Amino acid sequence: MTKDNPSPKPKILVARAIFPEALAKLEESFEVRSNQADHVWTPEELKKELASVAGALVTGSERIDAGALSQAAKLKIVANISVGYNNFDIQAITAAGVMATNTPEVLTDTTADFGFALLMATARRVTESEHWLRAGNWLKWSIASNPLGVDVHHTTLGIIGMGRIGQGIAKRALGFDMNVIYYNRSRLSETHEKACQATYVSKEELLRTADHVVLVLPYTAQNHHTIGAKEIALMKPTATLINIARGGIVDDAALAQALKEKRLFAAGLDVFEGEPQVHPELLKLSNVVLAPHIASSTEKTRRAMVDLAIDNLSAALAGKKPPSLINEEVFKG
Ligand code: 8YV
Repeated sequence: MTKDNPSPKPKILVARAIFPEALAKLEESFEVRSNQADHVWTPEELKKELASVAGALVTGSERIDAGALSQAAKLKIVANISVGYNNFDIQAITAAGVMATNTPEVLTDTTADFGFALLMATARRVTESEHWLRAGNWLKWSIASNPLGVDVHHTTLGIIGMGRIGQGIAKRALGFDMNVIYYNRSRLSETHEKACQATYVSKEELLRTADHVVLVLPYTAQNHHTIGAKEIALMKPTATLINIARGGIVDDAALAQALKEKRLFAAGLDVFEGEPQVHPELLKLSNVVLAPHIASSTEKTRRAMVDLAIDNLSAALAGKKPPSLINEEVFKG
């Protein structure tokens, strides 16, 4: 490297639109190919885009698998702007010698807040009531002819998936004097259980006894349709079901059928099978609150997620260990 001939900046890809300030920060150190038009690339387009870069910032919409990596000879890191990484085929990424990172911690409280918001909106029929009002149905106040909800306080909350976000929801539930039960692949330590005053139960007991069930588990092939017709049949007809985890964890068709037949009181859904498509039967129902995958969506948190993804990418391309490296075995320090 000489003053006249500095070493070229590494080429990186930003697969979706990000905040302009974040893009400007990246441009100081990298030659950036960005997609500020926010077009969702086809697998073929993504493969071509990855072919010439050393690092890539991606989101849950980009599937990174052997096909996507097949021409990516220079790629060192794929940095997900997301804590969930079911869009990553970790085995294929590791086999290609590429580091994979995600964005844990920075979105925990924001996502737990939203889980609780969705639970409250669902139990108390907030969106349905607003639609009812906007449709001109509110002609007089009355005891029971307006939408009646179910209580959240002093009820039993069942949390399936007790990672950081699940524990955050459990802690919020304490303020509502809820009895918190949970089911997780592995039981929490005594200290963690005490901190959120949560009792470990089997999945079946949770489904049978909870008044509100919140799903916060990662999507894996084993977790596909964790909640299907059989599981819904175990739940109380007065219960609510909240999914802030991933589409595919719930069988949306079975859920729509149960909601239609009032075998469940209501559901709150932030994620869907095949999103952004939503099962047409769900769209017809009033006892479901629908949100467009916004659990982490506050300005502060989305910026923090992008910043952490940039820190991960920058560390990897500087030969350092990224702060949230998933496949440690690829790092050669
Ligand atoms: C992301 C999420 O916004 O972090 C996650 O796992 O579900 C959201 O916070 C979404 O995945 C986009 O990448």
